Amino acid sequence: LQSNGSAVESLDDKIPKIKFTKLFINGQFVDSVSGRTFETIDPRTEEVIAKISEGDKEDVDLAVKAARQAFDHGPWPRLPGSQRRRIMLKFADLINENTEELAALDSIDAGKLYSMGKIIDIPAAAETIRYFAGAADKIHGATLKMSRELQGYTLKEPIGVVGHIIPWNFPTQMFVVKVGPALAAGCTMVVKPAEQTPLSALYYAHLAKLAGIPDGVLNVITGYGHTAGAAISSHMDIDKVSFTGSTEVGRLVMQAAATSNLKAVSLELGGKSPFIIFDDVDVDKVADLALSGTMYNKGEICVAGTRVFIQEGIYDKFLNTLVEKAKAWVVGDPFDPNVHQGPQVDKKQYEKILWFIDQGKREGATLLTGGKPCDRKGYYIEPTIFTDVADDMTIAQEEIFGPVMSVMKFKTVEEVIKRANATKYGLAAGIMTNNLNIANRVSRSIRAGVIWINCYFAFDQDLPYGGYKMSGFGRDFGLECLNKYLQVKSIATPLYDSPW
Ligand code: TXE
Repeated sequence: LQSNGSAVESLDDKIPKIKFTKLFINGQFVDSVSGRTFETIDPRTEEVIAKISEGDKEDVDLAVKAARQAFDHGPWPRLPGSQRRRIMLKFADLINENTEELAALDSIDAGKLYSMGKIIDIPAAAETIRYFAGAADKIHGATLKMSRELQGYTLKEPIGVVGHIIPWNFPTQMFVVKVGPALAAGCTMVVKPAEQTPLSALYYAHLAKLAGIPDGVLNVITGYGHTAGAAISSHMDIDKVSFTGSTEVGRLVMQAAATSNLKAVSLELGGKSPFIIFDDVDVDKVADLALSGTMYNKGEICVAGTRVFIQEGIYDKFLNTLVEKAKAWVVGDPFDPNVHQGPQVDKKQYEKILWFIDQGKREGATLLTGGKPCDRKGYYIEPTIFTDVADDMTIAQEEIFGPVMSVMKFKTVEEVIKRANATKYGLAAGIMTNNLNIANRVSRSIRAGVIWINCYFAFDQDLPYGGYKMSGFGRDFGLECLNKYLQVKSIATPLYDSPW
């Protein structure tokens, strides 16, 4: 492990000036009603980046009022899909034009790798908007055969005002994958970014306005979960809430929806995904995949493959290769292009991960490498690998959301299916084998929403993404997710002049 602290100063010119710090309501940047602000912190330095307006229930009310007005009386839901598409394509172009600044905002706010943001995340965000823009004029109902003398058909209509509550681990992806399909469907919305990472969401709101998205269609309320977030999930005039975050808060969101206006709910929650490696693989190649399957985005990714099951025939060889690679995995400033892993998002997450590492030791797992903070300022933690992990240990059951891998040995296909499924979560799984029969069998036996065979983190705009079991329900990405923002209206009329 190298902790790279050197090249930072020379990279400081990449750090953008913060232009947007206020709530975005009805097309304007405004202070919160209370006038309060909160600090957003740079996890690289532990210093304040900016003070951001702290939205609360009253601000959510104002944003919902604007969104309601825009939905009930504004042009957006009534525009031909082709015109929504045109405006969304402009929005996507503006994202591309501002790639570097957006990537830098997510790096200072969330500790994300700048090079990845610039080359992958931000361009992919523009593509997500384009993907859904392309769907805006292809939203169709069906003509029904009907069993009686009726003409029947369905319309797919926008669901109404949507509340999007999003997390901090992928501030950009989460923003566009919620907002894109909802815009295409003709909905209006209120977005609440995570309090840890408000900066890019406000910037996207500015770009949306520049692109011509009408006032009131897209509102952004920055603020805390228990206040602004809770005001969204319990609001009487929001028709749907789309949430990504912890399973614990997902439960609260669903409760609030049930006890308010029974708004529709979709939840994308935590995971504890298995990464299963059979004897027949190329050890060197798959060790790279397994390592990044846990450590990518410093482990702050809900589909991280943190339970690594290795078949006994290659166990020792694989482990040695894995540890070698972990030692060469560079932790450091996310603006440094040689770095693989930046700091954890905030102090709370950093302390939570260190607690889990201690818990792993207390429960008797063997610490193979890493296991402590890096010797530098900022929320940096060494890539950590445990072996001798029993299936019921805390580190094998709970989502750590950090660079911590649990390695387990297995013998047979039946055994690994059973053990891989022995978790409350069901988000993703990786299966590494050249044996087609095994790949087919295991992929159909794992109860998870996304299965990657001989790859990991193979995301695509077209691939629906979401959970089984306590990882939630509803899908992001793929055309599938448009349905979250649509509802079906059935229309019937007599075929002949019959006495109805
Ligand atoms: O999540 P929260 P936290 C997991 C991960 C992480 C843990 C805790 O294991 O360590 O959750 O992270 C808003 N009503 N994931 O505490 O609180 C909050 O403001 C309405 C997995 O940051 O769930 C933020 O916008 N909203 C996950 C969003 O919910 C509320 C990504 C998520 O924050 C609220 C993030 C409330 N009462 C964390 N309380 C994934 N699936 O990718 C908070 N929020």
